[in-house]
Amino acid sequence: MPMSSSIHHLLNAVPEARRAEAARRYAAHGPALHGCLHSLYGDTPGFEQWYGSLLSAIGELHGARSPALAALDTARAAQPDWFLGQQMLGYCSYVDRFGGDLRGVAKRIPHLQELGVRYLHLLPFLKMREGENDGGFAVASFEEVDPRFGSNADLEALTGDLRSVGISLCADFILNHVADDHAWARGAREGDERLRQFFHVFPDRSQPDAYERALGQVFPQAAPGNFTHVPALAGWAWTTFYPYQWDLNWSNPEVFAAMAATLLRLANRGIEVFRLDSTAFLWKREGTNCMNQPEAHLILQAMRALASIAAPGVLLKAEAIVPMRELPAYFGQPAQPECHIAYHSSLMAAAWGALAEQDAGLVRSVVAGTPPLPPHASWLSYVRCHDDIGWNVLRAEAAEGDHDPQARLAAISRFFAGGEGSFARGEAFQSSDPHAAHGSNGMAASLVGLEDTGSAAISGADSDAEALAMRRLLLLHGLVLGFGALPVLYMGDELGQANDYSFRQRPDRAMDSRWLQRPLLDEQRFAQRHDSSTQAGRVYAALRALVAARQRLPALAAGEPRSLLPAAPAVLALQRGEAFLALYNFSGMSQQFPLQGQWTDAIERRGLSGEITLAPWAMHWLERDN
Ligand code: OTU
Repeated sequence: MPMSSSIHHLLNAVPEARRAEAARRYAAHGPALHGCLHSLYGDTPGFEQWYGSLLSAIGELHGARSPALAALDTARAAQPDWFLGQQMLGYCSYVDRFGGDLRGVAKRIPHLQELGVRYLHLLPFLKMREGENDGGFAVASFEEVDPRFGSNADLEALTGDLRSVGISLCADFILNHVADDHAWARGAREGDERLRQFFHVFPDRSQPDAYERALGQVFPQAAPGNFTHVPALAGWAWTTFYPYQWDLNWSNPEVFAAMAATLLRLANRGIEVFRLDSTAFLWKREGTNCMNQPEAHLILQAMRALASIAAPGVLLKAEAIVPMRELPAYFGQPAQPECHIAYHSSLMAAAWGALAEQDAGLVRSVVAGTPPLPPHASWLSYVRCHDDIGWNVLRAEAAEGDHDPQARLAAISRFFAGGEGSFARGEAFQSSDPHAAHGSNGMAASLVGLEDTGSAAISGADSDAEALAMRRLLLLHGLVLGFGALPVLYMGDELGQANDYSFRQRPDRAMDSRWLQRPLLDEQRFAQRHDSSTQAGRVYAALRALVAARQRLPALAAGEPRSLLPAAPAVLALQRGEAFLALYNFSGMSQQFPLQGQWTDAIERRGLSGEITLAPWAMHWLERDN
C-alpha cells in the first residue's frame, strides 16, 4: 500500500487539531512500521488490507489520548533524552506489597518523592489468572485492573497523581504469553479455530520434541519442558514458562494487531513505560533456542514505530535476560530504533559474582565489554529485583582467564546459597545440583549478610558484622547508581529488608524460591527509616546520601563517558567523564589505590590525594578538585 493512501486510514479517526502532527509522525515512522510488518507478514494474503485496518486502530487510539497525555507526547518528542539525566531514579514494587492496592500506592507517593524516585515500576496488576499465576505474569485480561488491586479508574487516577509530581508509571507488558484462562485461550479450548491460531498448538510430540532438542528451560524443576498437553486442544501448547502460560504465536499478524492495540489502550490509561516481559522468546525457530531471533526484533521495532506515531511519550524497555552480546540488538539502530531501555542483567549478576569471589574481575569484564548505546537510549541498572540472579548470562565473562565457566558460576551460586564461609543468606533457583548454576534468590540485605546482624547489631554485639554487611550493600547500590544508567531500587532495599521465608508454607509458591525476595513492606522498618539508631534508619540515610550526591553530579547521567582505571584485582576504579572517580573494593581486605591529583569525597566531603586505603568492602565517590 503506497504510504499516501495508508495515511488516510491513520488520520480518519484523529481529531482535526492533531492531524498535522500525526501526519508528520507517520511520515517519520511509517516507513519503518510498514517495512518491519511487511518483512514479518508480507506473505500473508491481504497484508495491505490488514495493514490499513491496523493503521485505523492506531489512529483511533491516538485520537483517544487525553490532552494531558498528548501534551506529554509533544514535550517528549521534542526532548527524547528526558529519561537520561542523573535525576532519574526508579523504584520497583508489587502493588499489594507496597500499598495494598492502587489507592494505597498513591498514598506512598511522598515516600517515593523523599527517595527522589521519578519512575515507578509496579509489577503485574492487570487481571491475572485465578489460582497460580506466576506473581501476575499470567494475564487473564489486559483490559482491566485485577479487582484485588482496584479498578481502571484507580489506575488512571494513580497515573495522573504520579504524573503530577513527575513520576512515570512503568508496567509490565507481558507479550510473550497469556494465561490459560485468558479469553483467547478459553476460545481456543472451546474450538474457535481463529483463536487456536493465536497460540502454538501441535497435534502430537513430533514437533515439540524437535524443538526441545535446542531449547533451554526456564523453570527446569517447577515446570520442566516447554510444551504442555491440553486435552481440550487435543494437542500440545507451547509453554516456555509455567504450563498455564501459553506462548502467543507472533507469526500470526492477528496477534500483532491485537497486542499493538492493547499496548496503546494501556498507554492511554497513563502508563508511560512498558517493560516488555520475556521479549527474547517471541519468535520460534526450530534448531535454535528460540531466543533473540531476528523476527523478534522486527516485532519490537514495529512496536516502537507505532508508539512513536501514536504515543511518543511512551518508553519501551526490553526485559531480555540474555548474554550481554545479545543486548545491543534490543536497542535497534538509529534509523530503525527498537527499545529505549534494556536491563543490564550482566552488570547486576557480575556485581554479585565479584562480591562472592572478592575479586572485581567479572564486573570489570562486563563494564569494559558494555557496548555503546545509540542516542536516546539507556541501560537499566539494578541490585535486585523480583526475579532470580540469572548466572548464565555471564558464561562468556566467567570463561575469561581460562576459568571453567560452569564451575566458576556454580561456586558463586553455592556461595549465595549460604555455602562454606559465606555471609549470604540466599537460595539456589531451580537447581539442586551443586555443580550447576541456574540462578540465586534472596533480598539484597540477606545476600550481603545484613539479615543475621539485625538484632545483634542493635545490642552492639555484632556491630562489626553489620557495618561490613552495610558496606557490601552500599557497594552494590553505589555501582548501580554510579555506572551510568537508569537505576532502579527494589522495594525494601531502602530499609535493609531481609528475605520472606513464608513462601515455603504456600503450596502454590513453595516450588519457586523467587518468593524469598517478594516481602510485604516492613511497616516497622518503614517507621524507623528516619531513626539512625536503627538498622533500617542507617540503611535509609546512607542510600539517600548516595542518591542525593548522584542528583548533583552530571557526570553520573546515563550517557556520560565511562572508563576503567588500572587497579588491584579486588578494586573496580570507574571514571565518569574527567572529574568523577568511583572506587569499589569488592573484598574483605583493605586495598590501596594511587590517586593522581587532589580529590574530594562526594559523600564525606573530605579531601584525598596520593596513595589511599580502601577499607574492606568500601566504596568511594570522588570529585576532582579544580
Ligand atoms: C520474566 O522472567 C518475569 O520477570 C518473571 O517474573 C516471569 O516469571 C517470567 O518472565 C514469565 O513471565 O528472563 O525474559 O529466570 O527471571 O524467566 C523472561 C526466571 C525472563 C525469570 C525469567 C524472566
